[in-house]
Amino acid sequence: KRQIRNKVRLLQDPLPETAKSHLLSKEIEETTNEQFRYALMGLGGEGGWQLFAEDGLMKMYKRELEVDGLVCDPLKAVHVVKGVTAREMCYYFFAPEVRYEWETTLESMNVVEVIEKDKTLVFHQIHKRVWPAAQRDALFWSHMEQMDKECKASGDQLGPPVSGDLCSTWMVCNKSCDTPEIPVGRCLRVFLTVCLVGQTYVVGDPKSATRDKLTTRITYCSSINPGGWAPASVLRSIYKREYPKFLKRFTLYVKEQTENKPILF
Ligand code: 16C
Repeated sequence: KRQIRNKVRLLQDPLPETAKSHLLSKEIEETTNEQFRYALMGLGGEGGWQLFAEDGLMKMYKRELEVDGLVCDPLKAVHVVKGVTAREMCYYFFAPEVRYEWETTLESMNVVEVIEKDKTLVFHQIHKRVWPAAQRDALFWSHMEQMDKECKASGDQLGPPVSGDLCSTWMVCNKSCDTPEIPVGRCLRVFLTVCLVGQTYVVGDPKSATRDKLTTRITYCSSINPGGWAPASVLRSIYKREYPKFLKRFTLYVKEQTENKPILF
């Protein structure tokens, strides 16, 4: 009965906005700040990051990690994209309306709760099955925020130098949650912590800038526990193929979508 009620609510009647008093708000704030610091941490030193994919200015690093025999390798990727802002990058990464246009691993996606409109949503996604593993689903909150205050304090820049002055920083943080209660059905549920940080640099006065004066540095971090058995070789070969495909496709998509639109700082 409860499952049916959940389904009915999901389809007809998203929950009202409850951001301030929401049970998850403390976790959302803390995780977002923690992921922001983690994203901007260097790749050298004792982190043990190994480069596994590179294409132009895009570089992807992994750290090998197994938990209970399951591959959970964390990933950190950096990229530099010209002509778009951090806010635009984050908008397209966050917005449910456009997700099917760039996210190729999806079978279905639903917003199951609106914690704060245009800022914090809970998603339920079913991903395409990869043979011979069971199909995966994910239930996670997704939060978009401007991070300028904290950004001024962190001097450690990843990736190649870019021209201009740092003008604005935005991020999206996604993290698994267990409410609202959504049945897993035939899937195994993955546990994910993902973030996308964008830092926009502008040459000259931002007020009169044109797109050729903008560069955005992107840092994408992901840590996914597959939630149940899947062969290590399959997992590693999937992510080695899927992460570069995602970041190239997504950044190109945002460039194409924004090139003839007014700049959104
Ligand atoms: O961050 C990305 N997308 C966000 C919005 O969708 C969100 C999603 C996280 C991805 C969760 C992955 C769930 C398992 C995917 C199963 C793989 C399907 C491949 C199908 C190919 C035809 O934060 C961009 C995500 C980029 C894609 C990453 C793929 C990572 C694979 C990691 C292995 C997980 C276990 C798979 C078990 C077979």
